[in-house]
Amino acid sequence: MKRRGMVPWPAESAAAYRSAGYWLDKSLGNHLWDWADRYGDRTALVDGERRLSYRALAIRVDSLAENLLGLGLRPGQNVLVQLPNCWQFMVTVMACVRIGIAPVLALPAHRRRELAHVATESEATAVVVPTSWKDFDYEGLAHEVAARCPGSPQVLVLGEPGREGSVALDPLIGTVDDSGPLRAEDVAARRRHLDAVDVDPEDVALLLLSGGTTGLPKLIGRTHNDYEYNARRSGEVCGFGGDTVYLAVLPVAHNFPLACPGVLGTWGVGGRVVMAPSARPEVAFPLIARERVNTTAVVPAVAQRWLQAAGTGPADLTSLRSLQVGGARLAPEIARRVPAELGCALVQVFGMAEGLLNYTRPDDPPEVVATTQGRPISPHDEILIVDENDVPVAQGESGALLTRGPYTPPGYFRGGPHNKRAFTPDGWYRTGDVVRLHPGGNLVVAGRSKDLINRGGEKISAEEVEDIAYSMPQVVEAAAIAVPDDELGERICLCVVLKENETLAMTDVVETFSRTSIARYKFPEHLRILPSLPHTPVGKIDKKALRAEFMTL
Ligand code: OOB
Repeated sequence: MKRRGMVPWPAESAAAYRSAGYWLDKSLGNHLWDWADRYGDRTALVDGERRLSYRALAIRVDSLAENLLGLGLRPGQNVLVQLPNCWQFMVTVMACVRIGIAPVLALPAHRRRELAHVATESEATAVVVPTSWKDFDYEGLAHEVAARCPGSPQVLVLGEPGREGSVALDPLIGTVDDSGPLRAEDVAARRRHLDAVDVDPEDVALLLLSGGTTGLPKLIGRTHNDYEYNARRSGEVCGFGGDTVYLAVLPVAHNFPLACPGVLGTWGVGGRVVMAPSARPEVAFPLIARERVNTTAVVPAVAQRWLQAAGTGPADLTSLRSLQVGGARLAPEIARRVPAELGCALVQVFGMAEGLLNYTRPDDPPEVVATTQGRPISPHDEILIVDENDVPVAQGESGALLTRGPYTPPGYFRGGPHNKRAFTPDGWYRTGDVVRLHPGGNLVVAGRSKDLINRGGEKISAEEVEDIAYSMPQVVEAAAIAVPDDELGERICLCVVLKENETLAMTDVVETFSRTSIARYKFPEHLRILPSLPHTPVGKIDKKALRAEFMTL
């Protein structure tokens, strides 16, 4: 059975993906046990001093899955998960998918506005958060969000519950590991019980959040079949194997570290995943040295910080073989420095939570790796580069990228009318990226047509920022634009026209955004007050003209 609101692939496509061996018709929970059977005692996951073998991981996942059922959660439901990078994140996600519950993967940076929206849209029946983290009261916010949700979701917390009604997560996961008191027969019995839960591999396994170009994030329903292929094929392209030691430094709620090839791509081949609580060099470098990490994935802003830090301090990065960089434009000058200064190969990754993944390949010439964003992973990935009338451009010309394929769902989950804008009637996803084909067959990202700001890899919908700006009584007209930034690539500049005799200071803007309770990375960092905004002939705000004006901020 599939969830209401998911858009399935056409039957002919699904049949082709099956017969090509991409879709294996097995749930992600069953894959996890396959990996546990195959790699048993090998270390699957490292978080600080804690190390979990494949078998211990699967046992803990089953323990939590059984207890989630015990709390009354049911297959077919969705659960909001907002956790930092830690071993419990992965156990929670896998326990949900094991019993056909789709975790909705919120970022730790998200606040009330995003959480309330996705919890409502997904009809979440539980919310999983840390009690507090980085001085923020996640438990308090979760209760606030739960109280506003129609279904009154339960609140599960990592840490000592501080509020009435919170359920502690750790006891549900249990302290059982390989050497623990659990008997093999009990493990096997529980495994059989959970194997009997009917999970459709064609149904949504998990819900990723889109960076989004509209006011609020969209839900991307990734199926068991498509997501396992996404991770497995990425791993093949990137040469992942049993000796892969992968450091998860970006927030694992992001598709990139989760499955491109990321955590899931590493597990499928018996490698080891190390969780990093932060991408800061002071945190990540000692972990790389201690665990002999050989592969990791970062956004360009992090790559730049690492290059700077590696050049100035003592850092043992000798184990590092491959640094994957994606999520935002990587300047060729920075790209060329990676092999020289970090002593590892660079892999450029141009991907999206909606599906399509492109990687540069190990046999691409160094200049191609430095100047292109790779090519698709699947022979069945379809690519069209089109003009404004959806007509394909001449070979080598820039145009809008459309795509469909075995791991790009043909619609957002409960996407409603938005699906009509974001997808063509034949199911092509409009990526909003402007690309051209490099002579060797790789894609070059030349720009974008979607109205968002890419701040160090985090996507911010201009509309979302503008909606909040319009809530300020002084504002007559507002436009959020990206301005170039050396550190993060882009930052948000809010351009406003004010009512007569009104004033507006940055502190007022920050106050309004704080009160709205949205992720901090969506706060404007530049403010420009203008007598008027430029308009296009059809009366829309001319953002191109605005951007040109502020290129040199
Ligand atoms: C990744 O996923 P999202 O969903 O956060 O963002 C997707 C968008 C793309 O449409 C493109 O606009 C931009 O991020 N992007 C890049 C890029 N990689 C992504 N722009 C220029 N160069 C690149 N290399 O960002 C994502 C998902 C999976 C793997 C890697 C990145």
